[in-house]
Amino acid sequence: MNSSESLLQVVEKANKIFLELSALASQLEKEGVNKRVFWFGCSIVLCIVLLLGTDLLLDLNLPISSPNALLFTFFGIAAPSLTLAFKVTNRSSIDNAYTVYLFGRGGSGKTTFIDSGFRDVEADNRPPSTYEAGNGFEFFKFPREVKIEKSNQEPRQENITVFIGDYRGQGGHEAAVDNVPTNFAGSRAKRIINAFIFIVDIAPRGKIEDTEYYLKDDQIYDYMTASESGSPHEKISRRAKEHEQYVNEFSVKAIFDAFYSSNVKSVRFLVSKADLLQRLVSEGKISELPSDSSFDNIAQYAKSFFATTFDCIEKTCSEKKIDFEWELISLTDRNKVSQLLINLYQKR
Ligand SMILES: Nc1nc2c(ncn2[C@@H]2O[C@H](COP(=O)(O)OP(=O)(O)OP(=O)(O)O)[C@@H](O)[C@H]2O)c(=O)[nH]1
Ligand SMILES: [Mg+2]
Repeated sequence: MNSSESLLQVVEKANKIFLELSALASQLEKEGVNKRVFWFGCSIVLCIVLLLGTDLLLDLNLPISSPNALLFTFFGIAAPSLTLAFKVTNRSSIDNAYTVYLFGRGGSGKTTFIDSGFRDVEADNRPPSTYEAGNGFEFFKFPREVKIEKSNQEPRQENITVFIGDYRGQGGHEAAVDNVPTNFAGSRAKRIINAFIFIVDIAPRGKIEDTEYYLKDDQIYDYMTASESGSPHEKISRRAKEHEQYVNEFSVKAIFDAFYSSNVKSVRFLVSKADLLQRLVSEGKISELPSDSSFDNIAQYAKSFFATTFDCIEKTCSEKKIDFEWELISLTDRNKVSQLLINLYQKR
């Protein structure tokens, strides 16, 4: 270091370059350049420069004036670049990530939620169940540009990356802590999930006899209205009991124990297959409700089947002061699912 240059000045220069590189990384990311690749590139270039020595460094006209300053360049720029390069490989450090954890029994509509919210899949072409995941848990990453509208603030567009987990809901263990990868949920010490969505429904998926195929909408309607095995009300009640074995105070507690952190901003309780229930009501098949019932009345009716689970989730959220809402929803309705997601992103 020459006499005119103090240690502090060199460190400041190194830091300035590092900040400029950070700004460039963010700029390039908007153009589609992967941040990890950028930081690896920076660290490699700087390490080569450092290895080749001062002359080259001086030739490059970097703001370094003595061999000692190399050390500070290394610790000021190359080492942080390298650290960042590794850090961005870690899912938790991805800027503006929003992580959604779905929980619901097989057939409740987890995959349908993801399809309607993020994928270009027609309702009739959905795979019957999440077989590809086997008994495991899988998660997907969807980049999204969203409009954030907060009170007292100008609306703004933001680029976020939504991570959403799916699994084949059979025994409940699929979404349990050991099966959920840390690059989705974060480590035990630092959980990164932002929303829990619990899904139940009012009708079972059912199978076409002697086949592997599941019933389509009209067939489920026929099953619900067929006089065998009880009225539609009784069938909804039976289905609700199946859900209760799966989403109940024990599983809800287990989920909060395993994945809750201050990063959880919202919890939703969804009763799916609203379209089916509306049809049953409007065609006078639910003797407990008039056929011209409002959507709100139909929703309250649907919710009444899940009172215990609902109360338990609501109580937990109110204790932890988490934004909580419930909805009777048709998950095959893309607009409804998109609206629900937009609403969640506002609460980040
Ligand atoms: N009509 C109607 N059908 C729905 C709705 N939600 C889900 N479904 C249907 O219900 C069936 C089961 O939905 P999935 O999304 O596969 O259920 P899942 O929770 O992913 O089930 P697993 O993968 O087995 O755990 C599919 O045939 C969907 O099309 C809804 O709101 N309305
Ligand atoms: Mg599925």
